[in-house]
Amino acid sequence: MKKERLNNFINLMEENNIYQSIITSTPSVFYFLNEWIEPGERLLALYINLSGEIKLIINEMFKVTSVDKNLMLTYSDSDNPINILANVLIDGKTIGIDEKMQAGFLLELLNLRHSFSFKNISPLIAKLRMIKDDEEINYMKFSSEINDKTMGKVINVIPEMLSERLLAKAIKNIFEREGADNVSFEPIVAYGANSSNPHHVPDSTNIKDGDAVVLDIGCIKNHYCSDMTRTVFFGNPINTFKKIYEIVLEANLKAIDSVKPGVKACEVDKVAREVITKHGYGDYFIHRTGHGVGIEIHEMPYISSNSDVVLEPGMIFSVEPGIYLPNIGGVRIEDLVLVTKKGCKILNHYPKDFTIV
Ligand SMILES: [Mn+2]
Repeated sequence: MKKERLNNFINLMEENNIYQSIITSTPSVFYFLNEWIEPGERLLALYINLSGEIKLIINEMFKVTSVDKNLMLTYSDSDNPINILANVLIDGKTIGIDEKMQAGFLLELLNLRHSFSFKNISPLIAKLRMIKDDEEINYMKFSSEINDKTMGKVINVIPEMLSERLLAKAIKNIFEREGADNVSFEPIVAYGANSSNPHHVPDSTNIKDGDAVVLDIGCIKNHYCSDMTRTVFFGNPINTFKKIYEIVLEANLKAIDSVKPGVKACEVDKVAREVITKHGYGDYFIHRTGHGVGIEIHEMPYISSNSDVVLEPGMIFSVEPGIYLPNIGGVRIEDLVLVTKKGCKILNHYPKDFTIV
């Protein structure tokens, strides 16, 4: 159990007049218990209240080691876990609900406890999770180290892997060999015109002369995610690619340069967007500049034009500007950065020079 994190959360509950909370998402339960529990469709609920009472409601077949036996309320497949949960709740006190709680469970609970007032606690947990402690920072660095090594090996095998799907499979194998526990998302491999879609799903498209090759990859190690994008070119790319590559690189570098405590997330987005707009490609930068990364691949803070989050030391997020030319191709360059006391530290070290493979 992570006592300090639990206490920080209890303080936030108090500030927000929430007497009791039910945390149900696996990543958030992991954040507080230091144990990864995947119950599938079954209910997993970590109950906490301001008196410091803690209960874990879980199906009996899951083996849990992070929580004392007398704090566990186990149920069998023939029990209704919502009845157990409802009995734990203290009458008349506001209940904090994790927005990831399955709607079916919540509806059942509402039927039993319709007189209660409910509040969404996910923004409070997100606020805690976006500031990484030293242990988390070390895990994040290690995950990105594996990502850097993998990227190097992937770029070397591009000419051997004909289709996007074959390269995506190779990426997963390389991650495994480099010691990753899993991928943090399905690798994005996009050749040629496909690279103008930021979320292209690898298909049977084969690589051909002149293609832009977007590689957006990340792994999970010790439950912490990495995420990096590099764009390289195959054969003889058109001059436009060289031009937009340098613009995206300038946007990536200048945005990273702007990251420091006290700056708002929207200001980092603005720096990246202004570089691309100044060169006439503003309409082709079609997504936000970045997102927080941690136990989950997308979390707070979001680096977008409408995000007022003020950057603080310990935040880790991506800086990933891009230019996407329909039917031609796209360029995206992405690094993870850690906000430090004076500025930021880049967690990815794979080079960003214009590269032809
Ligand atoms: Mn990303």
